[in-house]
Amino acid sequence: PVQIEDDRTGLSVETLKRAFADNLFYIQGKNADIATLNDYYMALAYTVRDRLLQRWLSTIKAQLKPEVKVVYYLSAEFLMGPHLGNNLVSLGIYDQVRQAIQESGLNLEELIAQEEEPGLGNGGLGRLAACYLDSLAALEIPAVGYGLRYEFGIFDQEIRDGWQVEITDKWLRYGNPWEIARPEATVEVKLGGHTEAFVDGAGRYRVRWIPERTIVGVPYDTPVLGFKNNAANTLRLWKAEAPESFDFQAFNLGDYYGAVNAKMYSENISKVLYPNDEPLQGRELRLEQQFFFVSCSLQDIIRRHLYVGGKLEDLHNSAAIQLNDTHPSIGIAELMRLLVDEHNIDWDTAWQITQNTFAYTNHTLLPEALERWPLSLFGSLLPRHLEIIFEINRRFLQEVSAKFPGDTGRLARLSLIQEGPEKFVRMAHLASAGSHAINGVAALHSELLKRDVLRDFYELSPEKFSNKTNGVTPRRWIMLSNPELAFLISESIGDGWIKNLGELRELERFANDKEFQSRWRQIKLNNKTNLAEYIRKRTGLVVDPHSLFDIQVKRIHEYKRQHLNVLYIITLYNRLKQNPELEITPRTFIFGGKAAPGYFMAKLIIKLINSVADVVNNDPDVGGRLKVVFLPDYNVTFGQRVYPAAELSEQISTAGKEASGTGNMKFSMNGALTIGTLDGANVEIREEAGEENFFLFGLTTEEVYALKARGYNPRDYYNGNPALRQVIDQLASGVLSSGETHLFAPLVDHLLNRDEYLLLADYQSYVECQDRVGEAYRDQEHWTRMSILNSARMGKFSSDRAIREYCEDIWGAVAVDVVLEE
Ligand code: 26Y
Repeated sequence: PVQIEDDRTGLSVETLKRAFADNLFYIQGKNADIATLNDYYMALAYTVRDRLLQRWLSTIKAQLKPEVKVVYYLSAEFLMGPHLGNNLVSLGIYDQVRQAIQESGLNLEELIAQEEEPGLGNGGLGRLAACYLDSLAALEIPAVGYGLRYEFGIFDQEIRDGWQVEITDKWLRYGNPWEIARPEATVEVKLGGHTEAFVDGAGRYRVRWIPERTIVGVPYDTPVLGFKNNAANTLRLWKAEAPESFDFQAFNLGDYYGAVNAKMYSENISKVLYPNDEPLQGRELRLEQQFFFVSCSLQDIIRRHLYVGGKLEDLHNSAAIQLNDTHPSIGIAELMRLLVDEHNIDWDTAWQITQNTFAYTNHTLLPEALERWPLSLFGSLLPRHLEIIFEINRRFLQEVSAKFPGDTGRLARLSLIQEGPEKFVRMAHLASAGSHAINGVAALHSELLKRDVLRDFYELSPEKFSNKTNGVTPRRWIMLSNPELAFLISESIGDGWIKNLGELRELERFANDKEFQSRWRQIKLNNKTNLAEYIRKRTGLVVDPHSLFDIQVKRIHEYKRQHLNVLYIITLYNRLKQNPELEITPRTFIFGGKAAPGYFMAKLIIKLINSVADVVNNDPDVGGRLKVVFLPDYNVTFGQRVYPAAELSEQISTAGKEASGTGNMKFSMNGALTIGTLDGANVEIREEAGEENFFLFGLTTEEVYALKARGYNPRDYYNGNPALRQVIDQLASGVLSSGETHLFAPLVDHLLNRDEYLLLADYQSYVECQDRVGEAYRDQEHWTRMSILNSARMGKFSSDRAIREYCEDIWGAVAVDVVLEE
C-alpha cells in the first residue's frame, strides 16, 4: 500500500515543507508575498509543535497512574531560553528541518533567531530550573515545573551613555506558539480577610478562613521534551485573572470603573517578574505572587492525586515537591491548611505528609538575601497561614526544647519568627522545618550552610542535609550552542556523551593529537569570529578573533567582582601607557550582565566598564592590543553565542559568596579555561579538571573569615601596592570618566573604606594569575591541550548527574517508559 505521511506528524523533508507552507497560510494567515520573518518563524514553530503533541499526550497517559511518583519543581523563575532550536535537537529533526526550510527558500538559523526568549527569571536560579526540567525529561522522570506566567519577564537592557536603561520585556507581543492555555483546569486562590473558629459536626475544633478577595489562576502549559526519547513533561505556569463574577455587584451599582479596577488589580499578580536577585526588599505583591502560584500548584497536585484514586495520607508516595529556594516555601503552610482545614486531616498526620513531601534547596549564603516577611504584612495577606505557622513553630520549638533543654538562645535562633521591634517570618526556617531534605548547590556551599546559615537546623536534624552540586544540560549548552564542537566530539568518541556526559573523558586520548588539536582550535576560532561579527553588529566595535577572548557574563554584583576584572584591565592599560613597546598577549575583555534596577553600585560598575572601554579602545598607544566590550542585554540566547567563543572564563567571586555558579560549567564544557577563586562549584571544577588546568588565585573562604576577624583594612593594600594605588587614584581623578571626578567616588570610597568583598586583598594575586594566563596563551599547543582536557573532564557537571542524585537521595522518583500512542 502507498504510505502517506500525515502532515502533522510526518518527518520527511517533503512533508515538513508542505506542513510549513500550510501553517503559514492557515495559522499565520499569510502567503509568501506578504509574510514577515516572524510569520515564517511562527509557521515553523507550529510545524514543530504539531510533531511533539503526540509525545506529550502519550506521556500524560503513561504517567497518569496511581503508582507513578511525580516530581513537582516549584520555582518563582524558569529561564527556559528559546524553544525552537532546542525542540529540534530533542526531536532529532534538526537536519531535515534545515533542509526543508532551505528548500522553501529560507534560512533556518534566521528563523530560529526570530524567537523572543521567555525571560521568566533573573539568572542562575531560574536557569538551573530550566536545565533540571530538561534533564528530568531526558531521564524520563515524570515531572511538572510549576511557576508564574509573568506577562513581563526580566527587563531588556540597553546601554545609553554607558549607563543601564531598563526596557519592558514584551515577550508575548507576537504570541507564544509553545504554550497551550488550559482554562478548564483553573483554580481559585484566596487572599486577605480573617479567620473564625468553630466546632464541626464531629465535635472537633476547626478554623475557617473568611477571605477578602479571590483570584483565579489559569494554567498555561509548555511541553518539555526529553532528548530523543518519547517523554514530554510539562511546564505549567499560572496566570492571574479576576474571577468570572468580578463585576456583578459593582456593575449593578453602576460602579463600572470600580469593577474594572478590581479586575486589573487581580491581574497584577502575574504582571511582572521582580528583577532583583540577591538583595531583597519585601514587597507585598511579591508575597502575593509567591502564594498565588504555590496555592494554584498545590491544589493542582492534590487534584491529580485524587483523580488517580490516591488517598491524601499517601500524597508523599505520589508526589515529591522541591522548593527552589524559599520563594515557594509558603507551600508548607498552604499544604497544612489544605489538609487540615479543607480535607479535615488531623494535624500530626498532615505534618507527616507535608514533611515527607517537601524538600528545600538553598541557593545563597548572603544573609541579606534570606527571605523574611514582616509579620504585619504576612498576617494581613494570609491570616490563616500565619496562625498555622505559629502552630508549626509552637510544636517545633517544643521538640527543640526536648532535645536541648534550657537552651533558650537556641530556641530564639531556630524560631520561625524573628523577634524584635518588628517581627518577621523567616522563610528559610519554615522551609527547613517543613522539609525532609535540605540541600546546598555545591560541596563548599553545602558545608558552609551546615556551619553558618542553617547551623542550628543541622545540629537538630543532621540527616536532612546533603549536597547536590548543580549541573547544566549538555543538550542546550553544547549541542545546540556549539554544533561544530559537538560534531567533532561525536566523530571522535561517538555520541553517547550527549546522554552520558561522563563519556567526554574519552577525549583525553586526543589531548596531544596534533590533528585533533588543530580542529579543536579551528572550531574555537570560528566561534570567536562569529561572536566578533555579532559584537560589531551590536556595538560597532571591531575586535580581533585572534586575541584572547576573556569573558565575564553573569548578573552584576559586588560579590561577583566585575570591578576586580576592571582593576586588572586598568593595570594592563597603565603598563602599556608606561611602555607602549611592551609585549603583551592581545586580549578582548567581554562583559555582559544586568544590574537590579535599584542596585546603584551594580549600575555604577556597568558605567565603569563602559568608561574604561572608551578610554582603552580609543587610545592609540594601546594599538588595538586590548579591547573592552560591554554587550548589552545578556540573556540565554546571547549565552549560547558566548560560551562557545570563550577562552578564559572569569569566576572571581569572593570565596564563600557564590553558592555554586553554573556559567562556570557552561564555559568549561565548551573548552574555556577558568580563572577563579575557590568558591562555589569552582572548587569541584578545578578538582575535576586538574589543578594544572585551572588558574587559581585569591583568598580561601577560611582566609576571608580570618582576615575579617582580625580587622581588614583595605588601605593597607592601597598604601603597600603602587600599581594598585595608581589604579584607584585614576578612578578617583576622573581620567577614566572624561574628567567627571565624582563619578566613581562611591566606588572608590567603598573600596578604600569598607571593601566588603576584599577586592584590594585579592588584587595582587589576581594580577599575577592573569599575567600567567597571558603567558600561557602564547603556547597555543599547550593551551589547546589544557582546553581539551578541561572539556573532557566536565562530565560531572551535567544536570543529568544532578537530577539522578536528587531522584535517588531525595525524591525517590524513577523513570516511566512512554509508549507512543498512534
Ligand atoms: C527573593 C528574591 C529577591 C530573589 C530572587 C531571585 C532572591 C534570589 C534570586 C536568585 C538567586 C540566584 O540566582 N542564585 C544563584 O543560584 C544559582 C543556582 O543554584 C547558583 O549557581 C548561584 O551561585 C546563585 O547565586
